[in-house]
Amino acid sequence: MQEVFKSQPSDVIIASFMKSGTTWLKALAFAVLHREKYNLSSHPLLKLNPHDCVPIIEHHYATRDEHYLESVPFPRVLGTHVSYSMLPDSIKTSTSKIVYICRDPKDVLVSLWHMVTKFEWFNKPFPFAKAFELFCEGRMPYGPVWDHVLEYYTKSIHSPKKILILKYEEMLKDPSDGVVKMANFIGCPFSEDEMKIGWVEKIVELCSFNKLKDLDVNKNGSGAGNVPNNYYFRKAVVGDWQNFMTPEMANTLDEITKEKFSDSTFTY
Ligand code: PAP
Repeated sequence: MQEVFKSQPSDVIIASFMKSGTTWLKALAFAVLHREKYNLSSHPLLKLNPHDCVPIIEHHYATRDEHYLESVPFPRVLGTHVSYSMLPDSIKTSTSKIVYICRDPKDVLVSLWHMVTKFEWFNKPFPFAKAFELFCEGRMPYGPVWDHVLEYYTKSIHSPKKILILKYEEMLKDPSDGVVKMANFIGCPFSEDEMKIGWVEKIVELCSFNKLKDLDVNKNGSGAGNVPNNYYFRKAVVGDWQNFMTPEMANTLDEITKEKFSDSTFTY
């Protein structure tokens, strides 16, 4: 992927650490970018999981069907969990845009632990305390969450036209604001007329947790790697960590986060 993936200038790359709001951002970006193409009542997002509308680049290299990425309609919206430093140069140097979403590491861990323990192949006991220990040590797919966020964040400071950073918590508080920001950033701002007819709110509604999680495709379907689509939809709230972590655990994680971000203007 690093060596051969060819990013197109019009690509929009949805980047994130796992369980940070990727599914939601993919749906929103796809709906925003292709809003002139699709009718809301027969929208692809009503029939397909967001990960099937916005393919994960590395997954298609892992399964050796990377040519699929060339068949995605332009302008392409593509997803990745790969860290900034490991991205293909063609993404870094092309005029394509990167929209990155991040989330409180405590909620990332809780969400990740729930997903991982659902897999049938993961048939050994995996207590939350063990997951916590590994997470704190940065031992997980795609590496430590803090480095992941910091790389994209630091790059966004130097190249604000290349990378937009969104926070899951802020998106939940005001999704319309996030959608408008993203549309401006990826070069397809909403016109006054579109604002007047409520396009932003319609997209927010189409991609909302309650709407997507109840669709047949997301209740009963499965997608890339045979992952059941319902694994991507759990609670979608801020602060669920409080139900799984002791105050000591939360304090430990917060301290690591504070220390990791101490040389940066990024905060959580
Ligand atoms: P991924 O890395 O496997 O793609 P990702 O989509 O990044 O997962 O994160 C899943 C989280 O987003 C879940 O959080 P939770 O476990 O704390 O509940 C999921 O519920 C939440 N989520 C999925 N879709 C939406 C949505 N439309 N709006 C808000 N949150 C969502």
